[in-house]
Amino acid sequence: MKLLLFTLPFAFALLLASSFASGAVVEHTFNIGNFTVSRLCNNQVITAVNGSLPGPTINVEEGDTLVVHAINNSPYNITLHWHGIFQLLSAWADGPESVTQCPIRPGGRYTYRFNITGQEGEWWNANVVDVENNATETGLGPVDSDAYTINGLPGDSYSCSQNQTYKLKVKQGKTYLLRIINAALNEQHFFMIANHTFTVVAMDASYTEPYNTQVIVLAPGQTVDALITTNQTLASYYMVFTPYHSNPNVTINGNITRGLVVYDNATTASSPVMPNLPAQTDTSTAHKFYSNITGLAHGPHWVPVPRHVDEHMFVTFGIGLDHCNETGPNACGGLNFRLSANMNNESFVLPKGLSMMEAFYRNVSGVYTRDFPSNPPFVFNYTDPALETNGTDIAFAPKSTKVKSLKFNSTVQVVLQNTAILAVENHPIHLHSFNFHVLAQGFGNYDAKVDESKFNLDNPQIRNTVAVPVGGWAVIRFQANNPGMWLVHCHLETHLPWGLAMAFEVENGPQPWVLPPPPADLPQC
Ligand SMILES: *[C@@H]1O[C@H](CO)[C@@H](O)[C@H](O)[C@H]1NC(C)=O
Ligand SMILES: *[C@@H]1O[C@H](CO)[C@@H](O)[C@H](O)[C@H]1NC(C)=O
Ligand SMILES: *[C@@H]1O[C@H](CO)[C@@H](O)[C@H](O)[C@H]1NC(C)=O
Ligand SMILES: *[C@@H]1O[C@H](CO)[C@@H](O)[C@H](O)[C@H]1NC(C)=O
Ligand SMILES: *[C@@H]1O[C@H](CO)[C@@H](O)[C@H](O)[C@H]1NC(C)=O
Ligand SMILES: *[C@@H]1O[C@H](CO)[C@@H](O)[C@H](O)[C@H]1NC(C)=O
Ligand SMILES: *[C@@H]1O[C@H](CO)[C@@H](O)[C@H](O)[C@H]1NC(C)=O
Ligand SMILES: *[C@@H]1O[C@H](CO)[C@@H](O)[C@H](O)[C@H]1NC(C)=O
Ligand SMILES: *[C@@H]1O[C@H](CO)[C@@H](O)[C@H](O)[C@H]1NC(C)=O
Ligand SMILES: *[C@@H]1O[C@H](CO)[C@@H](O)[C@H](O)[C@H]1NC(C)=O
Ligand SMILES: *[C@@H]1O[C@H](CO)[C@@H](O)[C@H](O)[C@H]1NC(C)=O
Ligand SMILES: *[C@@H]1O[C@H](CO)[C@@H](O)[C@H](O)[C@H]1NC(C)=O
Ligand SMILES: [Cu+2]
Repeated sequence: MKLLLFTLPFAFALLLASSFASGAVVEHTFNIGNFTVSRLCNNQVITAVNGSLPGPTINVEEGDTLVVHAINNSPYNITLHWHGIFQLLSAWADGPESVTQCPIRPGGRYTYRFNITGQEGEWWNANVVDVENNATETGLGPVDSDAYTINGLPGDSYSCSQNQTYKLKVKQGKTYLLRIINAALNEQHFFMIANHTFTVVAMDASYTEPYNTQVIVLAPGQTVDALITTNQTLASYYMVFTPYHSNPNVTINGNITRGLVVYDNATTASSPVMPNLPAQTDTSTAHKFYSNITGLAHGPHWVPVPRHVDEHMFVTFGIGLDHCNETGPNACGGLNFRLSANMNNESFVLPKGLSMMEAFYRNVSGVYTRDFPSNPPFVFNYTDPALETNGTDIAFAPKSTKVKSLKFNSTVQVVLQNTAILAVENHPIHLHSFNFHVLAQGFGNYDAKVDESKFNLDNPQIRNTVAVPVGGWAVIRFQANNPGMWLVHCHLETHLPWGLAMAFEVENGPQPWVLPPPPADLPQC
């Protein structure tokens, strides 16, 4: 069986090769810097690892220690964040800027260290840093990307891209394992291969009960491992990523990207077969995929659902507004507000100076406060469609850097409730450091009396990013067994700087469950 990866610009893949512990130290150097590539009739300078797009693949085995020396030769502040199959050897390697570390400055370096326990992209005909800076200036979100890519290639539906189409060459009668990573920044995507059925075997690097489906859907940050059997006639078949657009009122780039599955000895005469794609607004297809798959109870790395809950939280989240305090010709696109976002009516801002985890470690006050509310400050009909137009009076949430403090090893249950203020949307909520069980999901307002009876406590999905149904809710549960400062945020890239985030401060436990001192080379602000 072959393991194949679909990844992105500025991401790299970790492959877990076998389940036999080898205990080796695997060492890599990442030179991060400018790299010029030709796409969509343009030459564009991008920031890449080791001058390659997609980024490098690292092969490790269970029990290995992975050491990555990151050297920042780019003109930007950089941090690296890792999803998936490893436990942190050092909590100081998690990555998010201002949360667990200050950025690696241009010319700087930092070594990330992990113990190994048991990644499509997006393209702009512009410098993505300029795109983000413009979005911050106008307060209205980034311009749409120009293309989506598969392993860095836009594919033949775009101009100048006929020979920039990803091709997967296969032999008839084999089984292939595909690891599909949604590395797009702002859109969820459906994925299909014409005339082939997927058998999903893992999501977010946790095993699932094998699940047969024609269509896969992934939010940014999520991964799916799926098998395909090449049992079709000798031909070429399109693989297609098409956006899942949970709220048509929110504009996105509606383009698709295509690659090819090419059978050995396929006749080149006939054109490749296209799959029948779902509509980009097909929430029922997306929801079926997101909610119907179960975890592989009692399989490798299975963790049973903790039955006793120590902390119950109910967290509303969604889009809001902030006052425009800037002046200048481009400030807030000429409007007197800018877009914002919040969780429980607190719009998260990253601190300046000391990172939050260093403040926690050194017991420095003034960087964050411990009063993130466990419940919304006021109760309203969260998903009332009328809030999309008349919700502006409750759309302004204060800017703050608030955390929820958790006792070591406490079990936490969080109801994640989307709000309809300005726009309902499916937001992928990512929790750093912990996998969680997804106990239930639904549309409308969560109602404990009715919805608790739907909890799957036997074989729920284990994930690190849950795409909460548009105008709906999801209930997650996890055990806070890793001391440190852990960000929770929407994985739609634009929503994080708007404030759709909070953090958990997990207190130290008994030895050895104590946050170790920061490494000597931890970047300083
Ligand atoms: C890298 O690219 C950026 C953006 O295009 C440019 O400003 C910078 O001068 C380049 N740096 C080097 C070392 O080439
Ligand atoms: C990681 O592995 C090293 C070497 O085996 C060991 O010393 C260390 O305790 C491990 N750390 C964790 C968090 O498992
Ligand atoms: C950023 O905004 C400036 C001024 O409005 C514009 O000239 C430039 O093309 C924009 N850049 C991008 C990448 O959108
Ligand atoms: C791709 O096509 C362009 C013209 O469209 C050509 O200049 C270029 O050499 C081709 N590249 C490869 C690798 O075939
Ligand atoms: C693909 O599937 C369609 C519909 O089932 C079928 O008509 C077509 O012949 C298949 N194409 C190939 C090349 O197998
Ligand atoms: C091809 O394999 C799939 C499983 O991946 C199976 O569902 C399907 O029936 C097989 N089709 C043929 C023609 O053997
Ligand atoms: C889109 O906007 C229209 C008009 O404001 C509204 O009626 C509709 O409910 C919105 N759709 C969604 C999915 O929010
Ligand atoms: C598709 O991409 C092209 C650029 O390649 C762009 O002009 C067009 O607006 C995009 N279409 C949509 C629906 O976003
Ligand atoms: C492809 O064709 C060659 C020559 O006819 C043959 O030897 C080979 O077995 C074929 N491969 C497959 C996968 O059908
Ligand atoms: C998955 O869908 C099937 C068919 O609709 C249903 O019987 C089953 O209960 C669902 N399973 C879960 C875990 O939602
Ligand atoms: C902008 O001004 C408003 C009202 O004066 C104030 O409440 C808010 O905190 C300011 N926002 C920022 C980001 O400074
Ligand atoms: C890089 O980070 C440092 C320290 O946080 C900050 O002072 C500086 O403004 C940042 N530079 C850029 C280009 O963001
Ligand atoms: Cu979001």
